[in-house]
Formats: sequence, structure tokens, C-alpha cells
Amino acid sequence: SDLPASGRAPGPAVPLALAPIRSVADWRDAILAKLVYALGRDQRTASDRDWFEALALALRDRVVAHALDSDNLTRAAGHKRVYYLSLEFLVGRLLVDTLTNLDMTGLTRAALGELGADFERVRAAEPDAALGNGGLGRLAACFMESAASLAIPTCGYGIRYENGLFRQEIRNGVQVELPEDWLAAGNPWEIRRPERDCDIGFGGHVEQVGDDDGATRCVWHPAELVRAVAHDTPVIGWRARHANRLRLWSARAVAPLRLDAFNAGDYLGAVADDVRARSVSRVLYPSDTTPAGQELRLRQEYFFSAASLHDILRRHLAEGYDLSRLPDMAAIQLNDTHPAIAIAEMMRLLVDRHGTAWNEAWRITCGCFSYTNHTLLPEALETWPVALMERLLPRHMQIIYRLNADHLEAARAKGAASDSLQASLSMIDETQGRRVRMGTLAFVGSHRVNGVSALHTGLMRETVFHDLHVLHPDRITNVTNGITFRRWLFEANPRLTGLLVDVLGDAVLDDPSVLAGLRGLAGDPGLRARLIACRRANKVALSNLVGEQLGIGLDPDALFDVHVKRLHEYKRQLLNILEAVSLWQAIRARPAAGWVPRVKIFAGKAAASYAQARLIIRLINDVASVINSDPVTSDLLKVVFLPNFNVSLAEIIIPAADLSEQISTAGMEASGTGNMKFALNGALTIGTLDGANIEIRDHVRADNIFIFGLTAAEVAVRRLDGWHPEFSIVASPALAGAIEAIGRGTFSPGEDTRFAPIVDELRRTDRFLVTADFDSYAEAQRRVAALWRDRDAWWRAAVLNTAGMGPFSSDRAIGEYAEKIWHVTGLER
Ligand code: TH1
Repeated sequence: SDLPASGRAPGPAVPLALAPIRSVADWRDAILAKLVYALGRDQRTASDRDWFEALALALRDRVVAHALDSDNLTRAAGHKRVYYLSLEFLVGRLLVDTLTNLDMTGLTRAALGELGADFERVRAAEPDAALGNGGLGRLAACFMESAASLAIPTCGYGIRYENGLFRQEIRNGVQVELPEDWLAAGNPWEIRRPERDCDIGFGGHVEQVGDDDGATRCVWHPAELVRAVAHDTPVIGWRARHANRLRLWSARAVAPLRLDAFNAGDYLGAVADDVRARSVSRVLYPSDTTPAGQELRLRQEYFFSAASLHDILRRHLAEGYDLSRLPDMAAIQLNDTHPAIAIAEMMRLLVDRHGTAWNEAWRITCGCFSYTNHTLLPEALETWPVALMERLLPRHMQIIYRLNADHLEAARAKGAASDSLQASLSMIDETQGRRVRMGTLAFVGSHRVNGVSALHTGLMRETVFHDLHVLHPDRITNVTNGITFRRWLFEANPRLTGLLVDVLGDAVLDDPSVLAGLRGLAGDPGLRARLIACRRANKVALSNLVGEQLGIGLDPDALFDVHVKRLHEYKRQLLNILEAVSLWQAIRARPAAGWVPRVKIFAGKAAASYAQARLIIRLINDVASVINSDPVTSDLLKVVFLPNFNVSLAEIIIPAADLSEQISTAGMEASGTGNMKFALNGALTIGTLDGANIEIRDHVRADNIFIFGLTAAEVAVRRLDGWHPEFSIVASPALAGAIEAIGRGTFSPGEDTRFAPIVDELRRTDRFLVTADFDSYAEAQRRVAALWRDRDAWWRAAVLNTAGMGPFSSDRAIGEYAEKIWHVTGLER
């Protein structure tokens, strides 16, 4: 009679985390049991992939037990939860991450050894989960790991794309996109959760059913339903303190097979609904910063937002809370505007489904939501045509109109009454057809809106969000991005980590501020020698990879100058390759002038539809083949483009870098996070005063970073004051020489027009101010070479870089979100 409505006995909360594995033999047997009983494979014929799966399944048992335990504690404590909604999670591999956080790496090496398997090969058998494009998706993955490490009860929500970011091959210098197929052999980390599935509507019409407090209650009758199918991946925190989950939705039809059609011989028609429904979770849009304007993209956004909100409300009600308490129990973070439709969906659920009064529903909604803006580039500010919204999400469009009317009325009451202010504040942009501004919806429906670096947040207040900021001066706040040190230091660079532990003690593994203790050792010759040895070993490993993949032999004692990130004009890979061409010309002119041997390493993908970015990839590859085969310069300069940049490749490249290229046009890179990964690993940065570079300079100190170029304010002026690229080209013989060589076909023999679109852009408009910054960049590169010659000074600066990077841990970032935005603490045990 005391049983709760569910009929389950309440019972004491039993700690579920499995007993620690005590011996290599125990662990070996657990792995072997998975191989035989879960996978049905034979130890003698098992492949690396088989061992990977067996090991992952054995680990998953342990992580899942932690996750259940963490969830029970969260519920029992009535603790607030965070929900991180993101269209991208760029997770990469999970094996070593899981082993590290469980402290089971050594044990696993030994256990696999006893089983006759090789740890390094087993590790390489795991495919990358590439469910993201670049920084935004990787940030979400770092944040999931940090939230677990800080024991902040968090659930990540996203889409389980069947095909992640495309695989890149370079054929004759040209990027070729191939489908990525991470799920082909199954995914041992995830667990299907059929009891969490729900159906998501699209299209149809709206029926009005009642009217209270002036707000109309409606019933939406969608024309189409798509089933959201839940898959959970447990995420374990550092030292297994806590585990959260990442819940990814895949799409399928509610009725996957029309049997009547099938029996009548219409095999395709019988499954057409399912094919159509599945397209929603089929593929990640390969767009970095520019949104894909397709209807399918809007479907993806609504699909995962609606499924996630359904899940959040279900959990809240199942735990016995009233909806009025939702803001006390749930903080919902929108990772950019991609899930911003969730704000309208929340209003719909509260008002139409649960009968909440409009104003109370709005209080609840704003209390739960907060929004992170990741870019101010105009082409990346999402807007959707009103006509499309009305067709696909008719009830949401009505709700947005009502929210907009309330918002504009409140603005008028605060004095923002002019037509131009009202037009600028409106959720509907009337300037190019009628379009819904998702950034405005996200801003208005959130209690906090954050930028991702100090500069970027300042620019938000001054530019794109200026008028909204005046209306809500306390809403915009800054949380500078961070990276998880577990993956980007401990796992990617075990040599350096071992050295840091030797020098600073174990505490450095738990508290990034301990890194500052290196400052006092920056001149220590013993430390320097060991650091040089670490870096050299990492460079040998990268050189081996380059040798295997490209057949290019690198000298590990050359300066490794690295530029890896998505290909985008504002990131200015073009500036770097122009400087490489000019350097090559200078070396050829005076081969014996005492040049510093350098390897320029590039990697990165271009969106398939971004012609100019693809052409820059071609230029880099064509320049590389000419320079690398020039006997005059071959000991002094090499250019390498490594194909298929992804998380796992970054883990190899970054610890081998001496110099980190962070050279975006100032004001355009919201933060950058690659910049942090390099500096943490002791590379020196050559960079503009953009994004988080500014804060990195403040922490590593200005003497230990190579800053050049126009500032964001100077860029803004330059764009207005009638500057023309010819002015810069004429003033710089080095730049003119490089552009001329490209235009003449030096790198495209027989086809001197191949790079005309690049040369023309540089000479005529140069929207990204490559020519304006060239001389300053080239001069900074000479400072780099000069410091490299002074070995003591270089390595002192390298130490001071690692020493200064403590504040860029994503634990710090998540701590700030928790305090300033989510109002949540870590779970006490
Ligand atoms: C990136 C920003 O360009 C980068 O500066 C920042 O460090 C990173 O986000 C994390 O904050 C962005 N990626 C995207 C991707 C899409 C749309 C907008 C942005 S901004 C699809």
C-alpha cells in the first residue's frame, strides 16, 4: 500500500558503481568474457576491432554503473540538472578518455598484453565520433567531460547522425569528400533507450480550443510524425567522480513498413515513409559558421529540440515536481541558435499541453533557458523564412508572433519606440523577405546570453546585439571558452604530462592553477632539456605519420609551424601560404643566408560548397608539391597538407607543434579553442589580437607570444576609410612577388588561371585584409625565426606558455556557467 504509483518498491539507494578491478587477471577475464559471450568471437582469431569492442563493452559496464549511481543521487538530493542542447558533439574517440578517467590505462595495457592484443592497435581501431564541424562541436564535447568531472548533473542532447563529418581525401591537390561511416560496425558505447522514444510532429494545422488571459490555447494537428529514438552514451568524469550521459536522437518513421504496399510488390513505396523520416538524422551538415539554408536543417533543429524538451518535462513531472518549479530544477543551455526553436516549443508545451497561463509559461521559459552566441559573422546569423516556418511549424510561428508583440510592446514602454529601433529589435526581419531571426528569439527567451571570449562579448554588446543589450543590460555576460586538459594534455601528450607530474607533483592533474608553478622553473636547464626531449619525440611520431601518409621526409629538428583548423577565408590560411611562397623565394635568392629550417604543416576541411576555401586547399597542396621538390630549398623549407583533419589527428599534431598559427582577421574569430590546445602543450603562438588570443597573451605574457596585425577596431576603420588592397601590394615587394608567382602559374604549370579567383580577390577586394596584414605577419615570422635561434629564450617562452594556460581549462569555463548562468553546484557525495 506504500508503493508509489509506479508500483516499484522505493528501497534504499544501493550504490551501483561496480567494485574496482583489483588485478590484471580480473580485468583480462572481464574483457575476454565480452569477446566471447557478447560478441561471439574467438580469442585466437579476434581482430583489433573485436578487441576494441570487447574492451569498450567491459568499460561501458563500469561507466554505466557510475551513471546510474550519479542519476540516483541527483534525484534523491533534488539537485538541479543542466541540459546542454547542441546540434554538434565532436567527441572523437572515447577509449583512452574513458580509461584515463577511470585510471585503468596501465591495467588495460597489461590485460590486453596477456590476451595477445596490442594496445596501440586496439586504440586505433576505434572510429572518431565526428558529429560536429569544428570548434563549436568540440567545445560541446569538452564541456560534457568537464561537467562530469565537476559532478554537475548534466545531460547533453543532440542528433545521432548516421554519417558524421565527411572524410577528406586529397587527390591531385583537390579535396574530395567521402561519406563517413562511424556506425558501420556498431557502436559499443551507446545504449538504446526505447522507453524514452517520442514522436515529433511537422506541418498540419492549428485548432483553437480556448481562450484565457488573452492567450489562445491551441491544439496542433501535425500532418506528419517522426519518431525520435533515444541512444545514451555515458560520459565519465575525471577520477570517476561522477558520470553523466549524452542522449542522441535518431529518426525513423512511426510505422516503418507499409505491409499492404509491400505485399502488393511495391517494395520501395512500402518503406518510403521510413526513408523520408530517417533523412532527418542521416547526415551532419558540413557547414562551419555558415548555416545550411535547407528545410531539412530546420527539421533537424526542431526534431532534436522537441524530443529533448519532451524528455526534460517528462523527467521533471515523473520526479513529482510542479511545472512552476522547472527553473529551479532545469537549466537549458542553447549551443548557438541551432536549438533556439526550443523556446517556442517550451511555450507550446506549457500553454497548449499543460494549460499554463501565458505569462507564467514565459516566466518558466526565460528562467530555464540561456543562450551561447559563437559568431557575429552576418552569414552565420540564422534566419528562417516565415513562409517555411508557417508550413513546417505553424503553431510555433503563432507563438513567435505573440512573443514578438509582447517583446516589442515592452521595448516601446522602455522608450524604444522609433520605427527603426522597433525594426531592429523585432524577431522578424523584414529587409529580405520576411524571416525569423533566431538570435533575437534566443536572446529574448533567455535569462543569460553569453559570448565566448572577452573581445567577442564586447563586440556582441557593441554591434549585433546592441539594441537588445540596451533593453536588457544585465543579460549579456562573458564566459571565455576552455578545453579539457584530460584529453588535450594528459591523453594527447603523456610525455609532457609525466614531466609536469615529476616537477609539480600529482596536484597538477587535479588543479590546473598548479601549472603556474612552472613560472619559477622557466630558466631551469634540467627542465628545458627534458621538455626538448618530449617535444622531439612527439615530432618524430608526427614525422613518421607524414612519411607513411604522404611519403615526405621531415627533419624533426626543424621548426614545426602548424596551421590546423577548418578552412575559412577569415581564418586566413591564405596569408600563411603566401608567406610560405615569399619565404621560398627569399631562400632561393640567398640560399646561404642562415635560414631556420621550417616545416609548414596544414590540415583542415572545407565545406563542400565553399569554392574559395576548396581552392585555397588546392593552392596549399600545389605550393607544397613545387616547394618540396625544389633541391635548392629542400633542407630549409617543407610544406605539408595532412588530409582528413579530425580530433584524433589533432591529438597527434598539436603536441608536436613548435609554432601555432592563430591568424584570423581581428574581430572575426569569436574565440578559437585550438589556440588554447597548442599553448597548453608549449607551442608559441603567432596570432592576431582576435578572440581568445588576447586573453592568452594576457596569461602567457606579451613577450612569449608573437602578436601582429590590425586590431579589431583598426579593421573596422580600414573597411570604411577607402583602403584598397593595391596600396598594400604596391608597398610590399615580398607580397607582390608571391601573388605574382601564383598568378603566373608557378604552382599550376600549364594552367596559369587556376588560382585566378584567389589572385583577383586579393587584388580587388581582399575582404579579409590578407594584404593589409602581410608585412606585419612576415615581420612577426622573422621574430619567430630569431627567437628559435636562441634556444634558451625559445624554451623559456615555451615553459611560460604552458605555465599560463591554467585558466583555459574547460573546468574553469563550466564553473563559470554553473555559477553565473545555471545556478547549480557540483553534487556532493
Ligand atoms: C565557432 C567559432 O567560429 C569559434 O571561434 C569558437 O571558438 C567556437 O565556435 C566555439 O565557441 C563556431 N562554429 C560554428 C558553427 C556553426 C555556426 C556557427 C559557429 S561559430 C555551424
